[in-house]
Amino acid sequence: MSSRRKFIKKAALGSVALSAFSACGVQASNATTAPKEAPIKTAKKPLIISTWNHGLAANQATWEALNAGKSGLTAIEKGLNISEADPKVRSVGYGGLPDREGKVTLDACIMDQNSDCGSVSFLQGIKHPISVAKKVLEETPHVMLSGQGALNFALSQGFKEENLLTPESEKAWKNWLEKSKYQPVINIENHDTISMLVIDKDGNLTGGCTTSGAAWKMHGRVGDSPIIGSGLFLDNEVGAAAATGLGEAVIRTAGSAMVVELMRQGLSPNEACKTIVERIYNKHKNHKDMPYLQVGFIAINKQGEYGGYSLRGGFNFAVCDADNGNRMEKPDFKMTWKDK
Ligand code: SD4
Repeated sequence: MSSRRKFIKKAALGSVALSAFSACGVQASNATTAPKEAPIKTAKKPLIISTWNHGLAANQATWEALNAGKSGLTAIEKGLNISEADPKVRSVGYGGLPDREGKVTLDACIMDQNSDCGSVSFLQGIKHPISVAKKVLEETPHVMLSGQGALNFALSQGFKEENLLTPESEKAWKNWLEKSKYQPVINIENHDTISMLVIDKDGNLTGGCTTSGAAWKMHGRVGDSPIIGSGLFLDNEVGAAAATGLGEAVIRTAGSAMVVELMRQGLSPNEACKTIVERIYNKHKNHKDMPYLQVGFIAINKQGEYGGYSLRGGFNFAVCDADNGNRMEKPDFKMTWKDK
């Protein structure tokens, strides 16, 4: 049987009846390692998946918003606002690690079932870039606003300008300045962007992504996270995908758009994420000199199947659905951080 036909068969078997919308409490925070051939996982809709541990709190807020009848866009905004406001999350919003000039610069984007999207990049002084990205979608004829223009737009929409550099992040920056060496620590300094994908009870997809980007980046650097097709992409007929990790590597391969296209061709979310990670690995012949090269993808297809895959171990994502609650899952990966 062709893989596409197998896919269609699995999809038919996997489709689930909609059921009562119950609470999505945190059930387990201990991630387990996926077996080598990760099985296709299907969850009852609605389903939310978000990158990294702080995805749990974000998922919870998104779940509550969906439960209260909010749209996918508003539910994603509510969830991502939690990570943006949390100073302990050092790769997103308030408290995010700054660039090499000590400036916190933020990237975010959001996309809905109609392929409407909004994005901001290189935004400074606004705690909730995902909310500004949503306003770009709703209030402008454009998709992306950047830098001072994005800030001016945010202020015109009533957002408040504030200092986002917390004493802890300022201290970390000053420590970094002593050596000023650009060698991101894998899975720590550089890889805590929150990307969230939602499939609602009617099977409609929404996605969002928000980050302070790579710590100690050059001033003005923009990563994959605000770029529709790189850090995030969805096609409501097929599925949704999002990325975390080294943005330059994701941009080079149009990562999230490719994951969605592979799902269109019949690959499962796991297989599609894995294929793109392999491609990124193969495109970076110098990966031995890049011990910080890490990328991770998450994906959902229209049937509610979900999955992820990363280049190196250490990546995890939070999954929330009515049957199994809100929990962490660890996807399969290509290599450990020690592998060359
Ligand atoms: C970037 N992809 O700016 C982002 C970084 C990231 O967790 O994922 N951080 O390259």
